[in-house]
Amino acid sequence: MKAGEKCLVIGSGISGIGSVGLLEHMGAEVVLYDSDEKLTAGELRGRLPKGSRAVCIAGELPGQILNETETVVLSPGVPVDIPLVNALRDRGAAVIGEIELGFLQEKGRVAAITGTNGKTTTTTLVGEIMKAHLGEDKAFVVGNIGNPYTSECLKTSEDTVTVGEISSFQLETISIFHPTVSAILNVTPDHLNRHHTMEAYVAAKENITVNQDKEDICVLNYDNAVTRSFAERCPARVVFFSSSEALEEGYYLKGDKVVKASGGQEKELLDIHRDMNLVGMCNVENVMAAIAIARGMGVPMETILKVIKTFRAVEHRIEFVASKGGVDYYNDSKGTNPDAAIQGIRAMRKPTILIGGGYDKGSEYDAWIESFEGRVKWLVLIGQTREKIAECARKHGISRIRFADTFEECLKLCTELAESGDAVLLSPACASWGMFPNYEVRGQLFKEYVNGL
Ligand code: UMA
Repeated sequence: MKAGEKCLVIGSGISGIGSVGLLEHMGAEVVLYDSDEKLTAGELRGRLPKGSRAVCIAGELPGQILNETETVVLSPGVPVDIPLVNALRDRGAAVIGEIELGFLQEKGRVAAITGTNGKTTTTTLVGEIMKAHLGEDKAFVVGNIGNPYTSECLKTSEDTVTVGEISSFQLETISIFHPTVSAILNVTPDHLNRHHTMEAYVAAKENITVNQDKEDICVLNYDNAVTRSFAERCPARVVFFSSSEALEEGYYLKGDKVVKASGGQEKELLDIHRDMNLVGMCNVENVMAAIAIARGMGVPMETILKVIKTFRAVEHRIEFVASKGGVDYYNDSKGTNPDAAIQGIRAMRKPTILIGGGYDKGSEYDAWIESFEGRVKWLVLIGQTREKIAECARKHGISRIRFADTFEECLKLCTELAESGDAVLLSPACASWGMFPNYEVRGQLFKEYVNGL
């Protein structure tokens, strides 16, 4: 990027703000734009650090900026095929994503993790392992996890490692992004309103390996049909993990033990009950993936296992909040799609009042509802998708369904319905958008309510 290059950043969320800071550091002339008409230029300016010279525009983008822009940086939430982005592309502007911009300044090695579910737990765990191995100031955890890459990339050096949680949105706009180790944890239908087809969603996920070669590693889930078949086309060296089948090479679950199979030999690494604090089979898979990624990054097995033994659940992911009046409350706000929510309900051992519903991503709910297997005592539904979910639940013979108009009403209803010995689980199978800015706020409000009981 040349000095004085005219750059347009679309989106004034955390990625947009990080991008403006980095572009200005690189000497670009920056316009920060947000299409939300409810925002003002003053509000955008207020989000920027003091001293930023970026021009701020909200609402409609003037034609002059459209014509002058040389490089556009898209925030992950901005679809790549909207008329504005197409118009910029047609006028010859280079369109990149925030992750790509961060990578332009990367000086160390990168481990990048994607997948429909398990990304946050695996990324956090790998980040902890890298910090234990290299030191706190030599490992950075960035990306979809809530910490923009552009805010951290200038801290990197030859001996640092960046661990990135990379969403399909972010993978649509990479071009030279090149992780040393990548991982695709699983791929099941999600975000189909953005990607339109499952093929496009899968292609976005596979893009994480696009610049890798046989010197690099890609960690794949042997149990997931999409990731297993990708191994045949994957440009990197594949390392598999499996929670259901014995592998000749890779990491797999043998009874209660995670073992490493290599060159005809097997080594027992850990006992999933004795050595892990995380619950659920999804977390066994996340742990196996984390081991494979960290080994791929050169961390000694001893360090990896030491960190796993003390690692606790990530916030908002099947997180135990408190027990009130004999009722256990669990926050799984990160259950933002049916597949993630299946893991949430499967982890429950008591009759459960389940909170579901939210923003409509075009998901199907049959598999989620089938996974209830008698555990759900009441299904309390909120948000845009509540009718669609209720209809699907009735089709599967579930009649104990209640609706709530607000989150507060929903929480009060759950407390009324729950009896001592029950569990209340927030695991909505839908994104939070429409009722909340993000799933973190949804989970936080749930926890505040429970702790206030
Ligand atoms: N906007 C426009 N034009 C558009 C669309 C959006 O101007 O066409 C504006 C909005 O008005 C808003 C801003 O863009 O002001 C929001 O940008 P954003 O949605 O990209 O949000 P950020 O705050 O930058 O956060 C993004 C990720 N958000 C999304 O992908 C939707 C965060 O992931 C991520 O943590 C952050 O970058 C740092 O990398 C969140 C997420 O929900 C957690 N991710 C999805 C998921 O996990 O399912 C993919």
